[in-house]
Amino acid sequence: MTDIVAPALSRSIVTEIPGPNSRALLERKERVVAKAVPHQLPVFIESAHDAIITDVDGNRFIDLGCGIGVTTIGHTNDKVVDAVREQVGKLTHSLFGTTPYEPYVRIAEYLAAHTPGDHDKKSFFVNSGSEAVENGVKIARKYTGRRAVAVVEHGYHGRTNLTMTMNYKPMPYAAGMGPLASDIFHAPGSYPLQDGLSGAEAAERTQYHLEKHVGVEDLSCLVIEPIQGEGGFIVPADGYLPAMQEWCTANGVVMIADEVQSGICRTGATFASDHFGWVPDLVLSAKGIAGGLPLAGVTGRAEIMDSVHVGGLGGTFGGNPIACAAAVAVFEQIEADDLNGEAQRIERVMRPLLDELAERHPEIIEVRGKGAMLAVELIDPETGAPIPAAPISAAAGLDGVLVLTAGTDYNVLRFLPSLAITDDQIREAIDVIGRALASSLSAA
Ligand code: PLZ
Repeated sequence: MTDIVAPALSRSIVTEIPGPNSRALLERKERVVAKAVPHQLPVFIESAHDAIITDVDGNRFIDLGCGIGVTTIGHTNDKVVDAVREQVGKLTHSLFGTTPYEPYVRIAEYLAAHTPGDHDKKSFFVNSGSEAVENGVKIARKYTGRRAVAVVEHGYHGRTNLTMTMNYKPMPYAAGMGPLASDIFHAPGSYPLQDGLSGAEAAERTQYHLEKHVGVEDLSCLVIEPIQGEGGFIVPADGYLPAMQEWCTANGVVMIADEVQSGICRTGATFASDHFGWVPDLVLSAKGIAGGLPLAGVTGRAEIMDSVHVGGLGGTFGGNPIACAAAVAVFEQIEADDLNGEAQRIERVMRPLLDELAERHPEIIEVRGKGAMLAVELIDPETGAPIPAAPISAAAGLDGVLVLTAGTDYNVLRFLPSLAITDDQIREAIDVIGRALASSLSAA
């Protein structure tokens, strides 16, 4: 029998946006859902496959967002769906801390093998990226017996009390919702476009700040995203991360890679830390790890992870069997389907198209990122003022492409497509974005 490959579904807008069914649902939403929970594209999604999402009016969009980098392997990936179906009929919950089950151990084995470094590693699972950060910090504090936690500017780490304190921006994440957590310190990081520093110079600046402002004897951990996500896909200068790791190791500080957004083949390496030759003490994964199901992990040096007393880590749903089974299906495909190669393919196709856009529009001051984690930053070349990315994203949405924004100054368009996106879909999507960009910039 010959394999018949079904053609990828295409973008298709068949109603005004939002269509009548979405409009009715938006009205219901407004009545009963807290207004703090926004929506970017005013449509309700009914189904999705690979890189296409379909709304309740039958409109199909090319998805360059993946629910903020979650469905990296593709929406409703066949093997993930099969694994979930099989697991849901066998065991949906038992709580690993009372009666363990195999898929949890299997994911810990995969993470030990795939995270940077060949030292002995152990893992522990929770439900969300924020919880992974919380637990990474707890473990580092227990291991070091120190209180202070350092993060770098433009970082994002979550929405719990501790993690909203760790975010660079109080608005919208923490403003008015304090008191915030104590002992969190923000240091300058590496943002080559803004600071013009080499990795070594930026590292020296961070170290000086931490030594003078925090004091290393009290510093338990430094938490950094190897490529900053919400901050605008900021890629640190080469050498910055290894230099910080060396400094942390020399000073007994645990260095933690927040790979929640950049991990699991998003950037063309299984973990983005690999691009920089960084071997972190702890690695946090979430988002893409379970192909759309909620799962997050803390993986790290065995002696650090095992410094916590028995019963010191846990949670009812953490490492849920269905989410773990989905994650097994993701890890099995990493090598079998060369997912990192797919992310590299996406960069090969998309980056030149973005470079071309930048040639046409001097407002694109930088095209950056790695693999399937690319972005453009928008600055008015005459005034130096940030140009808001939201109107461009809104215009692209009306034309059938879902693209997210980011950046401390809201002036970054970020591209987080699924690895299943085809070359033609990439070209079509960037074409739509080019039109949205041209019309927004000329209207401004
Ligand atoms: N660390 C690096 O990117 C989540 C935020 C969406 P959770 N980023 C998307 C929103 O507006 O709430 C994120 C991240 C990095 C931690 C987190 C937090 O992960 O799974 O959202 O808790």
